[in-house]
Amino acid sequence: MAKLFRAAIMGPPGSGKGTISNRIAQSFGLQYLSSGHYLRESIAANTEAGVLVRNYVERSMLVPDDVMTRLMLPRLEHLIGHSWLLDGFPRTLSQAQALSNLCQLDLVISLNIPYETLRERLSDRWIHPASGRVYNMGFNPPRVQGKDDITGEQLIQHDDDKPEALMARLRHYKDVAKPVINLYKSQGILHSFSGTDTDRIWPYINSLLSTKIPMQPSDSVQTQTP
Ligand code: G5P
Ligand code: MG
Repeated sequence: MAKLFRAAIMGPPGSGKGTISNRIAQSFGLQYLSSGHYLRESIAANTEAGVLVRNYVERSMLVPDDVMTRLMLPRLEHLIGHSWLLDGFPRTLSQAQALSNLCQLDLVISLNIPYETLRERLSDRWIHPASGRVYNMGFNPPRVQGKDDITGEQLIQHDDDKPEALMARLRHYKDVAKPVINLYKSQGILHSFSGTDTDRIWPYINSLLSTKIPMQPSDSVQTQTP
């Protein structure tokens, strides 16, 4: 059996984690798990966890660690024997420690995107609230302006993508991410990528992963909207 490969992608809100994760999943056939996707899914389904996390997610605040680990770790336990990519988890040191009790990561991608770029991207961001599908009016606009591609329903913009709220979120992200980044750096598995364009960063990530994982057909991919 081919060696399993376990990776995580970290980066501030709007840094391109979801966009790059989709490309990695397509190119390398990894199972793709997005913490934001599972949170939105549980909110939409009104599960016990969904009721608990709704307030945090709507205000773009970090969901408590114990809720996050209960949401994510069982999914990973089911994927024993599979290669996977985590998007948005772990986000705190406590989450990273809980994950390390289950398995060791082979590689962590950290995205360093300038604040001004994040601000522009997020202020251009529109969301389909029911599914969590994300559009960007410049980068990946919907086919019909203001409407979701799949359902045709109205897209909305988040209050949290306003500049002041965004600045606070980014500062908070940095503080919380620092010890996680230091942990993975000390393990020698952290790879950082800087830049303003996902399309320019992607070839570097692609070539790094090509040296680590054999190409696989994309038919085993679990597609997900980040
Ligand atoms: P999420 O869902 O993990 P965020 O806020 O971390 O949400 P987000 O918004 O999903 O991150 P991203 O995935 O890093 O951003 O980036 P993306 O969606 O690919 O790209 C952002 C936008 O820019 C898109 O519109 C995209 O099309 C566009 N774009 C990408 N590349 C380019 C480019 O090169 N140029 C241009 N012009 N545009 C581009 O988490 C949601 C919430 O869940 C909770 C928190 O409340 C969080 O706020 N949560 C957790 N809480 C605690 N612990 C955890 N582990 C949690 N995980 C989630
Ligand atoms: Mg995302």
